[in-house]
Amino acid sequence: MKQTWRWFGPHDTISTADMRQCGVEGVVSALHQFNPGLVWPEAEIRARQAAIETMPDGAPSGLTWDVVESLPVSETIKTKGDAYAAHIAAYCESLENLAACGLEVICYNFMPILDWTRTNLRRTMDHGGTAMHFDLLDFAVFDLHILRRSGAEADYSSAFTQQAAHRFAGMSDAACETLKNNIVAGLPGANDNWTLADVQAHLATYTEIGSDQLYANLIDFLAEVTPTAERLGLRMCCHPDDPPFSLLGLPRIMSRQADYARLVSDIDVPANGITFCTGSLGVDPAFDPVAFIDDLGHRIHFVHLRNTTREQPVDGQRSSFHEAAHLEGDTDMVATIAALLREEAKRQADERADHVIPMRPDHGQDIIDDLRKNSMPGYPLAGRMRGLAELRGIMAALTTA
Ligand code: DNO
Repeated sequence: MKQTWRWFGPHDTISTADMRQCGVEGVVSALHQFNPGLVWPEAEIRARQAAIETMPDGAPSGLTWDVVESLPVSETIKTKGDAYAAHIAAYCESLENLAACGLEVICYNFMPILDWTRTNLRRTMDHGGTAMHFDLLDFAVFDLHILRRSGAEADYSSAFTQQAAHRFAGMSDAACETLKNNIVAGLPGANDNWTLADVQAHLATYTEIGSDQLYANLIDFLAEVTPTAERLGLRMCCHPDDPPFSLLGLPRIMSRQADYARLVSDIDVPANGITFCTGSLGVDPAFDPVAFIDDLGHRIHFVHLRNTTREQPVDGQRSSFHEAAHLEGDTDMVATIAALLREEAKRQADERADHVIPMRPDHGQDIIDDLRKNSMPGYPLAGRMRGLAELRGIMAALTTA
């Protein structure tokens, strides 16, 4: 696998020189300055490529922009809102521009309103560093008492609703404000940054959209854009829901292996592929990474390796979890990487041009120097470097074994 690293652009506190020292081989990036629905101009794409290819002192970095994460799908597309046709046209134009610059792998997601969601961005761990955390009870506090979504009670058991009321009663205004911001303000790389009022307004656009309708909208979107992607030789890859269950009563449709099996068979072309994120999928206790790769590996275009540990409190099928160190959570990373390497070998035997799959160490705990810096949530230097070092060690051991 090609060892890539997410870079947020020239404003990222981590430089191309830093990436080189971490052993990074390629870069994952996006033009976050353009809101979903806007065209990414070719000149801006080339400017980002140039920034990736150059060290701070002007020397070549040896790095290339390998994966676009993400070319965001707008809420208008997800809900088939008024400007649908214009947003589809803009998406296709961005694909044309990316292809003109030589980009091939395009990640996106189809999560309604909220992209990846955590309730606490820095929970102190036993080792003294911090990890991101999703506490289902805190999420219920937000939903029931801060957002005050109508009908929210129906989404929790009555015992859980009572526990949420109790927890809310003990929370300060500052704690409520932090919780609200953690959930709505948008974590790094999220499609959108909302206010509470925005979330309320967008919720109204989903009153008629259940899982079946949202899936139909995803298929309509892909039916519009995959012909362009195919013609351009692009590999689009859908990122799973994070966490892999419904939030705010909204449908979430890309949470498990069966969802991907349906997606790749409904539009059965190589341009319609998968971002295999072990961190998102792994929160589901039924997730079997090896079975997933064995069945659907041929359509995996991009890999996020990350680990999570499920924990209490739980309510029904939904659980809390924290982001574990890469080799310490519920997902067996050695078995996962072994299966991915088998998939690469199969592709090589089949002479597939895309036999090297880009992977990135997804997220990292804040450790050592990260704790003294204002690191981006989930994207610190030392924690991710530890993750990459551990993952590349597994790859090296399995490759030479
Ligand atoms: C979080 C990421 C997400 C992801 C998008 C993909 O760290 O995995 O922001 O990039 O959901 O579209």
